[in-house]
Amino acid sequence: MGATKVRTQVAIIGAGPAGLTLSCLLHGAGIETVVLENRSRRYVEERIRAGVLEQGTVEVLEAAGVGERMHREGIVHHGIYLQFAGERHRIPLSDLADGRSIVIYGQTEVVKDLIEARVNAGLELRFGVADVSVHELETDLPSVRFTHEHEQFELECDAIVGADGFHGVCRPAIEQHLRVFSREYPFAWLGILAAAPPSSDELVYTHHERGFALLSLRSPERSRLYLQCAADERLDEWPDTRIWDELHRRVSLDGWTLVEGEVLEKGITPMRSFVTEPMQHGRLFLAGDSAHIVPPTGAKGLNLAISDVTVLAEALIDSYRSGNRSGLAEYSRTCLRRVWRAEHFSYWMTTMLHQLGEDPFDNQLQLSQLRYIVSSEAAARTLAENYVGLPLGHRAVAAD
Ligand code: RFL
Ligand code: PHB
Repeated sequence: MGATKVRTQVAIIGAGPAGLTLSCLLHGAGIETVVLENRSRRYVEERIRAGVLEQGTVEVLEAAGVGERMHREGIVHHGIYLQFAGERHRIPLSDLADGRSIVIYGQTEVVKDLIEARVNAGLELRFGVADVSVHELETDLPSVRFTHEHEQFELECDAIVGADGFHGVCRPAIEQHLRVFSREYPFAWLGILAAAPPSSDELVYTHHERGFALLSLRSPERSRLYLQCAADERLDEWPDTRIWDELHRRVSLDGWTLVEGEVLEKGITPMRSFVTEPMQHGRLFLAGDSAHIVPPTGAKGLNLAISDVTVLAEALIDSYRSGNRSGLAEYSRTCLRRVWRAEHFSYWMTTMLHQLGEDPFDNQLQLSQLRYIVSSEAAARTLAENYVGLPLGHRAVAAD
């Protein structure tokens, strides 16, 4: 039996932060979208990932109409700590970066808010689709084929957005047109969510001879903690007692205690840097993790996904309203400026804070850089303005 033909304006593959935010922004401008997700709603809503929102991301989510709970439950932070050589130093982000701040609000919560908004508006969002493939990308009528609840569909549209993450199908479909830049790191992060109040009022990034550690949080009752581990580490080698012991060893300070609690979730995240150029081919546009990956040390992945779709939404809206396609033609170039800045920052934070290997020379360079950041306002400001996120206006300036 043939596929059922359906039609929309913009087909969005992937219901992560990139795809969902784009669908929301386009809906606000009266543009019709269909969002296709291969996982279940529950899986997507429970996948624990990022926690740090840049101010620019917060503003985009507000503009998309999903800011209400984020403002109520998100926690505004004005600084972070860097810990090394047995001392903890505060970097006053807001003082150094024109008053800008970050908001602690889990990616899971952002995704729940976006899904709820879409479902409440009665807009099309299909979970559990299979066999997704993209076609006719070099024509004016591209299409997406997929199966949903045992029925085959062909979705015709004006443009397809590949917001299907690093392991999706969109990037591979155009890989012969792409150039890839990548770097793997010989370590990973072991992350836990614990039923424990945060031990520190602000995030603590720790450089330690036993490896990097990070104290983060999700709410006044939930801590999110990370440890550097080997790239090939197995989770069953890390019973909860070993995780807490290791955290204590890396982060403890005289007169300060790490609060323990029940471990609610744990996982290992590989570390990788990856960029594909360009981020578009014909009528297919890649956004978020499908186009680029950063190691999580700079807290940039989710924020980059949101800035990509902000650029893409503006370009699509412009092309529908005025027929002007120059924003779409420039999409990749506009995004890549910001992407490479975040790539560099994430690489820099990662290589400054993790144990890189046996060479003591690396360790001395790291300590020297850390001492410089906490003693020079210029160096601290460089960290601060990248961490809180360069304003979106930076795109226009940098693109000149
Ligand atoms: P996502 O979130 O991976 O969403 C892609 C969606 O596409 C679906 N999909 C498909 N759908 C249909 N058909 C197919 N064939 C499909 N193949 C895949 C997937 O199921 C999924 O739902 O990508 P998106 O939207 O680009 O968002 C990117 C962010 O998720 C990611 O960059 C961040 O989580 C990275 N990240 C962090 N970013 C930050 O900005 N700040 C942080 O503090 C931060 N911490 C982190 C992080 C990522 C981590 N992990 C686990 C990778 C901490 C960790 C531990
Ligand atoms: C998190 O809370 O999950 C988190 C915070 C900061 C990072 C990475 C992850 O750099």
